[in-house]
This record gives sequence, C-alpha cells and structure tokens, in this order.
Amino acid sequence: MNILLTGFDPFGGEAINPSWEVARALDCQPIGAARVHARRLPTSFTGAPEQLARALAELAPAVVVALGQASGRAEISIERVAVNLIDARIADNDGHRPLDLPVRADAPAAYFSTLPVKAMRDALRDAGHPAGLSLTAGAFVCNQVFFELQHRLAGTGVRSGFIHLPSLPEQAARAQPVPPSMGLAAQVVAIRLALAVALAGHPEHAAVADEGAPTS
Ligand code: PCA
Repeated sequence: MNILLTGFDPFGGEAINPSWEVARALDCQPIGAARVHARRLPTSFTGAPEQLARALAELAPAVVVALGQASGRAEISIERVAVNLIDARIADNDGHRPLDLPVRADAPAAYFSTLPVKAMRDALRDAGHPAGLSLTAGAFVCNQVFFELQHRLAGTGVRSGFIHLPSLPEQAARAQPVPPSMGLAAQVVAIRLALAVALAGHPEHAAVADEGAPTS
C-alpha cells in the first residue's frame, strides 16, 4: 500500500522549502502496512499538475498528502477546502503570474479534503504539536495542486488532502519582520503522525467530503 507525500521546490527567492525537506525525510519509511513515497513538485502552474498526475498514475496510492510552505503561519495547517481559482500574488518558478483563472473550467467551485482532518489535528495537538485547521490554501500553486488532487481522486475512495507548513528557523531568520517558524525535526515527526492518522481514517470526519463541492 502506497502513501504519496509531495513537497515543493523553493519559490519566491527562497533557497529551501520545508515541504520538500519534510517529504524527503519520510521517503521510503513504513507507516503501518504502507510505505511513504516522496515526490518533489515544481512550484510551477504548468509543471506541478503534470508531475502530480504522473505520481498518481505510477503509485496508485491509498492515501495522498500534499505539503506546501505557508510563511507566516505558526502551526501545522491542515487545509479543509481547495477552491477552483488561480490568482497568483507572485510569479511561479517559470515567471508566470496568472490572475483570476479557474484551475479547471469544467469542475466545481471547490472540493473538500477527504482526509480525517479533525482526527489529524487532534492527534497532533495531543502529541504536543501546534496544529490547526485552515479554510484557505490560498490561490497560488499549492491550492492548484490541492484542487487537482481532489478533482482527480473524487469518488475513488482514496483519501487525499493538503497540509501547509511553517517556515524553517533558518528561513525565518532572514525575513523582516521575523515570521513564526518550526524546526525540521519537529515538522517531520508531526507529519509522520498525521500520515498515520490519515491512513487509519475516521469516516465520521470524512463524511462531509464525500458529498463533493460545498453547496453554500
Ligand atoms: N507554497 C506555495 C507554493 C509552493 C509552496 O510551498 C503556496 O502556498 O501556494
């Protein structure tokens, strides 16, 4: 049984992205009866969906968690909803800055995460990790990948979703004002736990996600 765990290339002039550092630290690790497969996605509106589709086809995963960096957030931020909107506040790594476009013209306005988001948050908090639920993954490449993921896996029963991570301390030290940060080792432990809970699943929390797009 495969778990696909994706992370992104550095973007926005940064030299490192915690999402890929965490994903690669967990690559090949067993979690229960499953194994983690880390894949690195380019921070590119054209490249990221292509690489994601390739990884899904290659691995046929039972669980997918996509990771991204959200500078300024202090917690492990479990996203609840992907929106069908691209509105880039900065250029991607190809120099493109698309505005006010749908991720997919033929798709619903939004998809919910199909991960057991509350069980994951509670397990993280119980283990002492700062963690919370988020209602926006933004409108940049992370949200696009989250939306593509949910669209491709809708109705398959594969649990999937997105988690934003705080900056690493070495990134935060260079920024003004200094944003909150979390060390890599702590992020790795937290995401490993989140994957274990995602694998175990909690259908009562996922029920809303099975209904598809939000209706109100
Ligand atoms: N964070 C960006 C894209 C890549 C990443 O790690 C985002 O939040 O959209």
